[in-house]
Amino acid sequence: MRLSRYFLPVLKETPAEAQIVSHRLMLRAGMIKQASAGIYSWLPLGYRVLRNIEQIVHEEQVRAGHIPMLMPTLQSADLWKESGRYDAYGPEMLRIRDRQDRDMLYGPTNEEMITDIFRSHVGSYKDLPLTLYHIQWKFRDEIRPRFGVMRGREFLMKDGYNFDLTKEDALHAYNRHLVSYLRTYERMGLQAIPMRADSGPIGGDDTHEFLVLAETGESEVFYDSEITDLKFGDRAIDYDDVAQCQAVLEEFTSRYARTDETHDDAEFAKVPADRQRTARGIEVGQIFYFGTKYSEAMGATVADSEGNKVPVHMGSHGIGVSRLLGAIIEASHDDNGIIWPEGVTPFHCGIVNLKQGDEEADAACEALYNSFMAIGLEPLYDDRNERAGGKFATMDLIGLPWRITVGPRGLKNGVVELTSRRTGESEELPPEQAIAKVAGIYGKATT
Ligand code: P5A
Repeated sequence: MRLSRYFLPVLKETPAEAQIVSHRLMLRAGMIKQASAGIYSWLPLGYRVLRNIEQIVHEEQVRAGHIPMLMPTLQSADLWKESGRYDAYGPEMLRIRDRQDRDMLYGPTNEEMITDIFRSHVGSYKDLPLTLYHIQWKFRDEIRPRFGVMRGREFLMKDGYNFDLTKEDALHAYNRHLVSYLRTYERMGLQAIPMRADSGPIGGDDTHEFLVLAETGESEVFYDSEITDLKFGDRAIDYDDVAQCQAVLEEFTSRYARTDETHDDAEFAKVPADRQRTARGIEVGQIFYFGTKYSEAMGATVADSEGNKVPVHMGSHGIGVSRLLGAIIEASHDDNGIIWPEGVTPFHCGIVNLKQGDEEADAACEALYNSFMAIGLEPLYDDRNERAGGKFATMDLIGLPWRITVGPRGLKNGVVELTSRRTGESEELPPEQAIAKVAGIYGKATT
């Protein structure tokens, strides 16, 4: 993308309404614009990151054997009356009446709708196990929407639902989700710690929240510091392997880690004093096992091997896709702006032309641009007729992890400058070596 033709409405001033750094930076970098309280338009740069995050979530869900689909945002109240949650959900639910006077709602979650789909089409234990998911907008009329996309009213969630014959099978689904979430967050450059939590309006006793530690987090958390040494890494996982998934779950959940909802002073006191930590965290996901709560209420049964009709065991699992943008920025920024992890960056690198209009500099930038595009990497080329300082400030603000600076002086010596946004370190390299280095970082081959 050439910046002269892009839509990147960066703000010079710090917006007064934004209380936390991620919100400020998303506004300043021209990623989002508030439409009304807790509801945002995703401007092109923000939209690219949102799509990248979604893509990682999809890939890791499919890897775990889960099946993508799409349900609507608007739901009929009838299903919610069946489960009993129409009244129980309270004022957070946005209720709508259509022209036929039918009660509708903008879905805050989809347990009822998926259970209805299941009961309409599945009748035998032979069709199990089954996990379906979608990535869809939700609406919760939060009392205090704040911090930008972090606590929105309209927000994007990946929500998945498992259907199993037995509690044991459903607990494997729970473990499988926990493992796949660890991988998902790590690919976004985040450490998200599974913590014992409270199930709230979703229900059930087994639940973990995934928290990214950050001073601006809304949850107070208590944990054993050993937990932050754990890395999932690139270990090979067979998601059908019950014992392997169980072992990973135990590895990541055996140490003390709880949100304030489930915190227990006596248990916490058993953690060696030098390892006790109290901090704040951003909840980027939550997984639940709630057994037959919805299947019993809504008659979602299957015939077991003896022909008896039994309610299915279920759980649901959510990732806050739009909230993740805020969480990643909270975890990765400096005074000059955002620092995107390579896994989610909106453009793979930036190209800054120090002297637009200089024949050689222009040609070198074009050549770099085309070489990157040819190997499947997309740079953002700042081809505007602006001062170098302004170009650097924009690049730093929008946080592309790598920047290539091209100017007549370097070109005389056959080099360009490659700069890491994270470390600020620069090196001078011939253009083809700079391309090869960036390509290598993204796992692309140059031929
Ligand atoms: C699990 C999937 C559920 O709704 N039903 C379907 C279950 N869980 S949850 O914990 O309530 O939400 C899942 C994740 O969505 C994000 N989230 C939000 N993001 C932005 N703004 C909000 N107002 C908001 N509310 C929830 C969180 O990341 C949460 O973990």
